[in-house]
Amino acid sequence: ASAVVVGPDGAASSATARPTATLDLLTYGTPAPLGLDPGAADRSFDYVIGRAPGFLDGKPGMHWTVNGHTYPDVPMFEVAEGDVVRMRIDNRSGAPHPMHLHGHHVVVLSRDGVAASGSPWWTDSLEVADGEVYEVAFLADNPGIWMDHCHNLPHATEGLVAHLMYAGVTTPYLLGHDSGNVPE
Ligand SMILES: [Cu+2]
Repeated sequence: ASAVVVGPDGAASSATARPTATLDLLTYGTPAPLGLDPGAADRSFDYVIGRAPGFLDGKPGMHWTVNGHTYPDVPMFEVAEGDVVRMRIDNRSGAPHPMHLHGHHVVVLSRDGVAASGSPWWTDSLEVADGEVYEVAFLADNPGIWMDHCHNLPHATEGLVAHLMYAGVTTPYLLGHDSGNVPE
């Protein structure tokens, strides 16, 4: 094994073995009220991440898909302000993805059908391994049109991007290169 120690001149270093246990936030801590009721959700969405042959920016290849669609032809998830929203993230793409919804915090409800039993696992980015299925919930309390994407940015550039939109909210901005935007 090798390691890098960063510090001022003369800093002492001591090799620290990698812990043998991995912290699992699904079971860590003590349950507490979520402040929302996922059992009475107003909307439920699937976010199935796959990979399929297709075209992205005119280039053929094996591209990420969201619910079977290739960016930018990915239907938006539509909510109304005040909705309690459940989302099932199902990764069948062959790679892990740190999934990130802008504008909201989500709480993990379950992983692979096992309910969360620790402290409420609120998160901004959720690492979803290949083959895993997470259920999360959030309160739609921040009207806008928000990216819901993989935060491994090369993956986002490759099209692993969807959007959450609120009813009645519009934008003059367009998706794609014709917009003149090059956020990546
Ligand atoms: Cu990714």
